[in-house]
Amino acid sequence: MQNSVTVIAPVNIAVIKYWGKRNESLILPINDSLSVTLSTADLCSKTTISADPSYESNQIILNGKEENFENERILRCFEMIKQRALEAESCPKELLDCKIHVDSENNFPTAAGLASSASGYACLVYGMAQLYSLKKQEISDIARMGSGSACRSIYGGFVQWQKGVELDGNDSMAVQIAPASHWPDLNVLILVVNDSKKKVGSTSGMARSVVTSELIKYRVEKCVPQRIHSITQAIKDRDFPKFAELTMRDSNQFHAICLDTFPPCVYMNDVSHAIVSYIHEFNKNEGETKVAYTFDAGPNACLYLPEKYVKRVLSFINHVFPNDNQESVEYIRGTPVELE
Ligand code: 2P0
Repeated sequence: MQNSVTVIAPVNIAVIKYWGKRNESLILPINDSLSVTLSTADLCSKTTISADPSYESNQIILNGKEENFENERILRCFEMIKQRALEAESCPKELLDCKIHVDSENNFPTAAGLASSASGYACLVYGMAQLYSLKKQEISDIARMGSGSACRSIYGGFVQWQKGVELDGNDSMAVQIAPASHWPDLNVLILVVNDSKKKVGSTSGMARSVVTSELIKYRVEKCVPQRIHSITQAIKDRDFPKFAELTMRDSNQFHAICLDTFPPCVYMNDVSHAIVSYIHEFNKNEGETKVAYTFDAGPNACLYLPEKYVKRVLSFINHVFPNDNQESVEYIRGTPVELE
């Protein structure tokens, strides 16, 4: 009986953003989203889970600090995984009866301020599934119950989270639309923009947008379905300029909705806006679209670009944000990755 596993799960950065739920407790989104799962070297969560008859209680340690296992989202993932393992008869009953200990850490630089819930919950659920011998195909919807974007980190490469139509959310899960090997030349540079301001968390921000934004309805009905279709085609064709334009437009629209939220959710700062202008200027001067930006619920820029332009774009970034300047930015580099 194997009673300890260690797993690694990478982050994903959406190019068509998830923003808004139709069901808060089941974490069902109002629109499909699409992301790229990124290399594990610099950006990932690592989780060790063990089960033992001697354990008296369930325990979870996150980044060295003990957290409450009774947290609603953690408990729900744990119960669902055990239930599925029972049904699948994939694991000995003695193991399912044991309490578990979880030790999880993220290796992102703390300054990066990057969302860790996607890789964190993906790692937790993937680890539990490994412990109880469940297959990967059976757990994307469970990861979704931990944190919406986590369902996309269960798969590598290019991943679509299909919102589904069922009331119980059984069809709301992620699917891989292309493996990492399909477009390995696509690189990501995450520009870490220092920011001291406290932001509204994604969960409460998107709930506020659903209730107060008028633009969000337009986005969900008129924009996202067509964008998902077009960007999937752009990925299949490895058509970078098309992929880039859709990515930038969707990031801009997502932040427009954040500003249309009342009170507004302001995630980008002056440096973020400067990056947007510089990237458009760069592409214009080059005569073609060589790099795309996208921003999540924070000021950091994620730049997607073909490998051959990385050096050129980095030297441009270093030129516009010189090291001796207070506005200098650090960066993390990644490429699409497949899960083991
Ligand atoms: C995304 N974000 O598609 C979007 C873009 C942030 C901006 O998914 O409430 O932390 O746990 O489902 O997954 C962040 O949302 O929120 C997010 P919950 P989550 O990546």
